[in-house]
Formats: sequence, structure tokens, C-alpha cells
Amino acid sequence: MALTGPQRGLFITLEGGEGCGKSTQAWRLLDFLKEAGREVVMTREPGGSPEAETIRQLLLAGLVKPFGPDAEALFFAVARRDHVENVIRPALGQGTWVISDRFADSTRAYQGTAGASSDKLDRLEEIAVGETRPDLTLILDLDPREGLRRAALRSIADRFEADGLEIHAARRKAFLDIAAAEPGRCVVIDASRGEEEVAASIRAAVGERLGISGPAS
Ligand code: Z5A
Repeated sequence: MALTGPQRGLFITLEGGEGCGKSTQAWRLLDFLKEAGREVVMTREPGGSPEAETIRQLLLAGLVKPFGPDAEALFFAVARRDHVENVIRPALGQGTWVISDRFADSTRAYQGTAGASSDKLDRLEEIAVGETRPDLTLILDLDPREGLRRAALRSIADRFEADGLEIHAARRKAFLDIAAAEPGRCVVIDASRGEEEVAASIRAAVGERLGISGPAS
């Protein structure tokens, strides 16, 4: 059953390529929304629930890669279904806002560009996400060379970061195509700027789209 009406919380996702600053900005957005008086939970994908975190370990270790992009998309969908059912949907139903660091658009951009057909991804999304679609998606757009440089400063490359530059460029285009196809849900944020400037753009987008204007009085 769809969760609608005044009690439902709002669902915000952050998407983009490696090292674009999603996690940094997701935490800043959490603080901003809390200061504005909202109940908010932060979560992430792959993962976000204990069972989905187990699947995350398999995926990021590259253990599913040999089975191909359809199988990887299936694993992401299994994790997502659990995450949606046990974390996201209950929170929204209680009127809590949810911020997720990556969600279903990542499957389109990563497994889609690797060869999983959009028809199959549509069906998986229907099963895993159902009606629990984001109200707002912030797509942090960044040249993948800069994103990989930032990511490399922080950690050893995982299964996805280790891919070649052309693949990263295709993912960037896939995210921009999603934004162009769904302008009502998506806002593209220029992530090449400093952290504070990016945060200001995100606050402006959230304010404009979701009616948040700053700390509650
Ligand atoms: N994946 C998939 O294939 N299919 C799916 O359906 C889903 C995911 C859901 C999850 O990795 C991987 O799973 C991911 C896609 C794939 N591919 N990879 N890799 P993850 O969760 O481990 O990591 P990530 O989601 O890719 O994010 P990240 O690499 O951790 O980066 P980030 O969250 O975008 O950025 P950050 O951690 O906030 O910042 C990175 C560094 O840059 C850090 O040192 C910051 O201090 C710095 N930073 C942040 N902002 C700035 C600015 N503005 N200027 C300069 N430096 C900055």
C-alpha cells in the first residue's frame, strides 16, 4: 500500500560517481534538516539494513562480478528490497525523513552501463522499490578523473572504483540522462566546487523543491 498523506516523511537520495562528495554532503544535509526541525535518518546503499550490509560486502569485494551485470543487479535488488521494507518505508510511515547515500539510480548507472537491460532493471525496481520512490534526488556531477583522485586520497579502490576511465565516464552520462528524463525528481549539482558551495546549492535545491527554509524558530 502506498504511504501518502500529511504524515509521510520525505525521501531524499544522493547519487553520482565515485568520490563526488555524496557522503560528505549527505551528512551536511542531515544536520541542515535537523536544524530545520525535521526528524531525519541517514542510510546508504548498498546496505542500510543488517542483511543488506552483508550483501554489500559480497558486492564490493567483487565476488558477484564473475556472474555478470544481471546477477549484480539482482544482488543489489535483493539488498534494496530488504532496506526499503525494513528501514526506509517504516521511517517514512512514521513521518521521519530519509536521506540515502545512493539508491536505485545507481543500479541504472552502474549495472545499466555494464549491460543489464533497462527492461530488466524496470522489473527489479518494481519488486525492490515499489511505490517507495524518492521525492528528491540530488545528482552530484563531477569529472570522473577528479572523483577518482579524491577517492584515491581516502582509500584503496573497491570493485567499482577499479574500473577504467571510460566506464566511469559512461556512468556519469547515465546519471545525467536520468536527471534529464526526470526533471521533477532530480536536480544536478555541480560537485567540482568547494564543499561549502556544494552544500549551499543542495540547501537551495531542498528549499525550493521541498519547502525547507532553514532552522526552525
Ligand atoms: N553500486 C552499484 O554498482 N549499484 C548500485 O545499485 C549501488 C551501488 C547502490 C558503493 O561504494 C559502490 O557500489 C559504488 C557504486 C556501486 N561504487 N564504487 N566505488 P561505496 O558506498 O563504498 O562508495 P561510493 O558510494 O562510491 O562513494 P565514495 O567513493 O565513498 O565517495 P563519496 O561518498 O561520493 O564522496 P565522499 O566520501 O564524501 O568524499 C570523497 C573524498 O573527497 C573525501 O576525502 C572528502 O573529504 C573529499 N571531498 C568531499 N567533497 C569535496 C569537495 N567539494 N572538494 C574536494 N574534496 C572533497
